[in-house]
Amino acid sequence: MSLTTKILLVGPQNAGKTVLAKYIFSRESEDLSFLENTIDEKEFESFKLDLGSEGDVSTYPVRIHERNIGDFQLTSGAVVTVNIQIWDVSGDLERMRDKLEVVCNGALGAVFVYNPGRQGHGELLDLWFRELENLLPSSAEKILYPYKMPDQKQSNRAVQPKLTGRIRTVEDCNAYERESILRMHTEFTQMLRKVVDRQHTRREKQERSLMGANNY
Ligand SMILES: Nc1nc2c(ncn2[C@@H]2O[C@H](COP(=O)(O)OP(=O)(O)OP(=O)(O)O)[C@@H](O)[C@H]2O)c(=O)[nH]1
Ligand SMILES: [Mg+2]
Repeated sequence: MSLTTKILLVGPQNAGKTVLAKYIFSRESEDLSFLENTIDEKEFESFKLDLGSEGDVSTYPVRIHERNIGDFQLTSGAVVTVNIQIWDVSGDLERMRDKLEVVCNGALGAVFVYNPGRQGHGELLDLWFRELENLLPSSAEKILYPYKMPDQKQSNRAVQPKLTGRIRTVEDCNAYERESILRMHTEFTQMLRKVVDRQHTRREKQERSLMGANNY
């Protein structure tokens, strides 16, 4: 069976979505395996440099990453082919508002990213959440990454989003720590597994009922 799975990456501008999409979420875990090897400082240093340099241009309206996994194993043990689409969405809510219905159409998961150290991000994240709540299917899987960049000081005017506690939150998302990068990736993959599991069950049911109808 072959499935196409659409996941959104959303949240305020300058949160780091484009960097996360490019370097972490659109990768296979093997691509990041050098992070587990603490001796490989050189490779990690160049990875960190890349993280800092990508994303200077604001995204508009979306950038789509596609990744094909030929043998995605589900919790049931079944193996399927998955075409994962990661939609890296502009954080400019005003300009995106009239496009969100189209963007959300068919999305089965959403990764919310904000930057807890940046002023205004708490409120903006809540706005994004509220906006998407009605557009995404209620079964859509949601996860939150409070993402910290290395040179960032905590702003004392930063406001905690109300959303905190309402969706699964991945703590300590820090771009310059190996363990943190691996955790971000692992959590993303777990979310993906849940989404694909559900999608697979639904598809099987549809196929069964279709076959039942044909036999009739
Ligand atoms: N040093 C460093 N800089 C980062 C990291 N992640 C993002 N940045 C920088 O932060 C800025 C914003 O990152 P983006 O990924 O473009 O942010 P975005 O959420 O996609 O923003 P929009 O496209 O405007 O919605 C860019 O200048 C990045 O280079 C990181 O891990 N390390
Ligand atoms: Mg971007």
